Amino acid sequence: MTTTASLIETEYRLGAHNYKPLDVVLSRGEGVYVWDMEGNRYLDCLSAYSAVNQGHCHPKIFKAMIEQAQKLTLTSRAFRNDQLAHFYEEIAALTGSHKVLPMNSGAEAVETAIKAVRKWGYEVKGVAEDKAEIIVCSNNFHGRTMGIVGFSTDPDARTGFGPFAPGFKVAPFGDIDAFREAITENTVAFLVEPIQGEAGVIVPPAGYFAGVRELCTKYGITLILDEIQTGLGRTGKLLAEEHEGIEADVTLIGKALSGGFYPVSAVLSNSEVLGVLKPGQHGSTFGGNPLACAIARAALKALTEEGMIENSARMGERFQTGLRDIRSNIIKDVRGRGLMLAVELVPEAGGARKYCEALKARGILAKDTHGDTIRIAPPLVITEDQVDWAVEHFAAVLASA
Ligand code: IF1
Repeated sequence: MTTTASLIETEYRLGAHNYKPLDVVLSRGEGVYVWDMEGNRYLDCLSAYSAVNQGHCHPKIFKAMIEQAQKLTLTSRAFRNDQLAHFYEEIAALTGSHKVLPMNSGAEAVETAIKAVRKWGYEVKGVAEDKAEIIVCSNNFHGRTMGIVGFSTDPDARTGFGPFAPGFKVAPFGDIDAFREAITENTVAFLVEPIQGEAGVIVPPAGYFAGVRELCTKYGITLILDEIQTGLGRTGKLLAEEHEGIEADVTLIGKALSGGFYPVSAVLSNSEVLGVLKPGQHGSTFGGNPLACAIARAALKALTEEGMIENSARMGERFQTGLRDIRSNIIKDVRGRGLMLAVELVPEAGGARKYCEALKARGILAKDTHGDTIRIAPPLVITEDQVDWAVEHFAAVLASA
């Protein structure tokens, strides 16, 4: 018989152990809720790492997916399909971008941007061959591919996986002087998250990104914002850059671009940067396929037409205020923007994992990160009542500690 325990055992026996998930086996989702095999309901406070911003199994995205799947799913880019141009038009209009390059996973979008920006550095900026440098931040998270883990500063992400590609320089996040000092004549780009996610939802100091933008413009450096997690409404704006009053030269989106139905990512740029790529120099079998485009179009439509971005701002504020009002001697910090939130516990609390287990027992799924931090990122369709209910349970779990 298939039971929760038997599935967990099989996973453990046959699967690589590159994850240590909570022992909850989910079989259904709708809106902000997911259900396990026993029929227990949970409020999802992770949203598949912000990929299901629109809520689980959003009916309109589902409909678009089914309708497209019945017609045409994949052509490869050797031929054209009737969805790609519409996707380009809609995403460009929404974000004010001039060029779009569709890929699948977030990491692929990051790798694509690195390739494009190096080539831009040689052909447009005039950097000497193979000398291009990209500045990244300490505690960055941009994905799991070889190129990306090579410039990670997290020992778990990189140790044992070398040798790595050269051409990256690390500067502390949020430190404008350190960024300025890292710049050389060979700097082609600065790759950075608007709010560091995996690092523990680290919001940069006010003015940091305005300063970054100024230096990038002054020295001809392409500012690449990785909005794969922060983008598409998560922080209460379409893009997190809007909080900083700046515009990136290259913006990376993924995750919620499909509402969780399918891996879809994209590189958005001013025309200069992506303009350097010529036929044969980059691509992907699945990137830009009609199924992905149809899903992404419906996912963007749901996000904007159903008021999810505004709701993220309002509910995020309510959630954050509720968390701040919890009286507890183990809460060190509450932070975030919109519905990208985190509660950091004091070291004496003994790690965030056991509190996530306690929340699970009360019907809330949240994820610990970096030992002491609980990350909270529900779907953007969450209601006032659901926020208040969640805050009550966070209070009960954290106060009873
Ligand atoms: C995992 C974190 C979230 C990302 C940013 C690119 C990617 C990600 C800013 C790559 C991916 C994920 C992947 C997931 C854990 C997760 C994560 F905890 F690591 F930080 F979301 F909070 N840029 N983030 O956050 O996108 O290739 O995965 O599509 O299990 O590794 P991808």
